[in-house]
Amino acid sequence: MNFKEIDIPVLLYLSDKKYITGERLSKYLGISRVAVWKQIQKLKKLGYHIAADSNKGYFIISRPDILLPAEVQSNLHTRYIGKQIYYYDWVNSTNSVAKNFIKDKEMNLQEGTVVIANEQSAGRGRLGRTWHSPHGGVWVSIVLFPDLEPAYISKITLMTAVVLIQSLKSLFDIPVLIKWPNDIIIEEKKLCGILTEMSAESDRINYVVVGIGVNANIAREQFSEEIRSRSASLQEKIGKQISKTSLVRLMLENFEKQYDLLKRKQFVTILKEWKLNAHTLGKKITVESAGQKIFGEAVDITTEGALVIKTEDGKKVHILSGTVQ
Ligand code: BT5
Repeated sequence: MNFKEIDIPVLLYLSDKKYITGERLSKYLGISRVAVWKQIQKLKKLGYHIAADSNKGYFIISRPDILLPAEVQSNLHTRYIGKQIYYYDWVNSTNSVAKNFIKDKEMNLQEGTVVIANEQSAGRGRLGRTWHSPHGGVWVSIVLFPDLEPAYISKITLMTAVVLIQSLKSLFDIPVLIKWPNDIIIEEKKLCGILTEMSAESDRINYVVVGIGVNANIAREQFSEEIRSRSASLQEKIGKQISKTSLVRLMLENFEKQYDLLKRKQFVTILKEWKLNAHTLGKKITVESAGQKIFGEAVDITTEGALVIKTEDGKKVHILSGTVQ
């Protein structure tokens, strides 16, 4: 696999308020003082400002906004989502990494494991499409082992859209909406995408990987020309860099709450919230699904998670997966 993991255990013991000696750190971590010093240098390279005193030791003056597990997990109020986080500087795709981890039985991956990357070299959208994933974005995958039927897959995508809306709205005052089934848009431009992948038998799911992409601290020029006019970023909309750490923490907390509801078969509650934030409903749209184009008014989402289109001849067509053009 082509990725570079960043794991800096010393971060768990460094404080923003008081010094800790190199000797203590080496004792806590069971490593030499030189190894501690090397980790401190690594943190400095990542953008941490660290005070170092030969007698008193080290403390953190300021932190960069990168999604290191220790940062996301401090004050994370979840029971199982995000308890294990793998963070990489760059990977091909966090979804692909998560799927490889699941297949590696020795890793014994637990439900709620999260893979995060700073950059993706081959970020994926649906149907083989490319997801541009430059530095500054939030590229995250969540691993699930739900005891649910495969038909739940579309509900998991809709649920994730609700999670994103809840998290974005509680942190920022921005008019985000859901474009069926997996886009979060702002003023008609795409801000986030969701890629839900699953392995299943005929009647049960083996695993699900929910990939979430949020254009967080991305400047306009970082988007490729091809998508520049159709994409938006939080930094651009809010006018300053946002804290990716706070956003991811909240996303994981909201994810656990909504996923618990889903597992308790309370999708109707999630669907209500989805509809309240829907961009698609009530609009005349064209949906491409299984190579066919369907034109009509988007009138509803069923409790199965299907979009209902009323075509010009008055027929109601149910679509479980597709792309709104
Ligand atoms: C999606 O597909 O919207 C799913 C995106 C999921 C990305 C996450 S990031 C973490 C995880 N790891 C992965 O490899 N993927 C997931 P779809 O609905 O097919 O939309 C793809 C289309 O969105 C592309 O064809 C472009 O037109 C557009 N697009 C690509 N990158 C974009 C970006 N950064 N922002 C806005 N639009 C983009």
